[in-house]
Amino acid sequence: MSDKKILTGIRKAKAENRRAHWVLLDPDDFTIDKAVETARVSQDSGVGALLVGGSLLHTNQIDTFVKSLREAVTIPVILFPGDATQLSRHASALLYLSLISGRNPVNLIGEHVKAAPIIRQYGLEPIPTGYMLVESGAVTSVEFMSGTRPLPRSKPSIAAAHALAAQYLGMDMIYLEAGSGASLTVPPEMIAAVRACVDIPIIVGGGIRDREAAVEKLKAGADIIVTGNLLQKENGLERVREVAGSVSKFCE
Ligand code: 1GP
Repeated sequence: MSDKKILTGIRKAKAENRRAHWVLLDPDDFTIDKAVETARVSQDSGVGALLVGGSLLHTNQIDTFVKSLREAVTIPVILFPGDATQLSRHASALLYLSLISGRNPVNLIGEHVKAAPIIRQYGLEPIPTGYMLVESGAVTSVEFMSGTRPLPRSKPSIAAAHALAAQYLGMDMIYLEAGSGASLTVPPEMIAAVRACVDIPIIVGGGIRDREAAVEKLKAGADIIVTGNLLQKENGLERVREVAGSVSKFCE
């Protein structure tokens, strides 16, 4: 069994009230050279970790992709897999995501069973994470690909009950996900309701495009915010720098 190095680091940061900005790199959106450059700039800007994955990958280069990132930066490179095919022995850890907002057994346990022997063989650190999809204005890739319904955005208490169940089931983190490219981000009231009932770290992602949105999520109780699409926007790296800067500032 691998040690829990990455999770220990995340817990330590939480205990010291240090929040983080993580950047998601979808291998379909980057050449390896571009990803490496982006990873280096992200690290220099104060980004705490890189996530690698996507709801549907067209590339079969995930292993080379992850290896190149690991060689380029010292921050953790964490898998954020859409399914059991998105694994690499070169990753620092993986979010072992259970899509607990849905009722599709494939995303609750099926992919996990397929992935488990490979995780063991690779010696990867799995971080059990309760992944909750939140309604965000339009159908997102995760919603479509998983065939599940997101949580209603106006019902924070439903989200809180799911998060509490995840914590009781022994999961180590909660991920509140509006979906990549979401028009509406996870509502702060929902983050606050989840924060009020769980102690484990909370990650929030989907549709975060500026420092205001990032700070709003942190104020509501997020420990980690994730941006992905921002990199694809005009001046993407500049905007990532801005968000990372606002997260560091928030912690001062
Ligand atoms: C990771 O899906 C998010 O949780 C990333 O969302 O691409 O909208 O930043 P964006």
